[in-house]
Amino acid sequence: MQVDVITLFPEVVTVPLGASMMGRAQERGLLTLRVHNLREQGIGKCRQVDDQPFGGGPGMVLKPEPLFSALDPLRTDRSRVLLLTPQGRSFHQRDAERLSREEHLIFICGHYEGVDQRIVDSCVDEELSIGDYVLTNGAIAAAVVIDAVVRLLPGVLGDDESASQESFGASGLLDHPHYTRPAEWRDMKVPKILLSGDHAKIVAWRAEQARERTRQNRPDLL
Ligand code: JDE
Repeated sequence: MQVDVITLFPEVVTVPLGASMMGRAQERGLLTLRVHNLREQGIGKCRQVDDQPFGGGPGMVLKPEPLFSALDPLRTDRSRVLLLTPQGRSFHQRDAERLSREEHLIFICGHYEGVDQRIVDSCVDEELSIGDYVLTNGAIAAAVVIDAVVRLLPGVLGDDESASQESFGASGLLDHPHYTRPAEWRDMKVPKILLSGDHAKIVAWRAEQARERTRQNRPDLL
């Protein structure tokens, strides 16, 4: 998969996605990540990328011309352009699954109070939000979305990790609790049933725990 990111803070994307699984996905050619510094398209000697909002109000708005200059050479008829912003539609696992079937994603990272709406109207396919809070920087949100999408590409996860993908996706519930050795630690014992070897009972216990956790922490999922 080809992923392009347009941002004022390239290292906010390249550093986290250079580590661990995402780093290996790049080394193995499963992910081709190109990060473009919007500043290079800034206007004039000062490389201006933002300006005050028409109509007044606080903060700055990303100007349309530098964004268009960065975006235009990257776009083809097979690319999908995404803008990360708190104003977007919520990003969920099903979006990660859908986007993992695309061949080319281009991320525009919002910043300040926003992006000139004419870029959104003319160039952006989807506005996505990773959650109901405000970040200083859409690049952090882009790194989150790229990680969630790329881990679903065939060959990125090992067999062990692939299997555990089921838990959130298929049941729609939160995962059950997990335990490993030692069977007793600081007077706390692993639930007996997990040591019993009775597979049917273990499956039933885990399903019950998943339901109860979901009821407690995320009733909206039920
Ligand atoms: C993405 N969930 C949250 C922030 C922003 C006041 C101050 C800042 C138009 O683009 C943006 C992007 C961002 C950074 O991304 C997020 C985010 N998913 O915060 C602002 C808006 N209002 C604007």
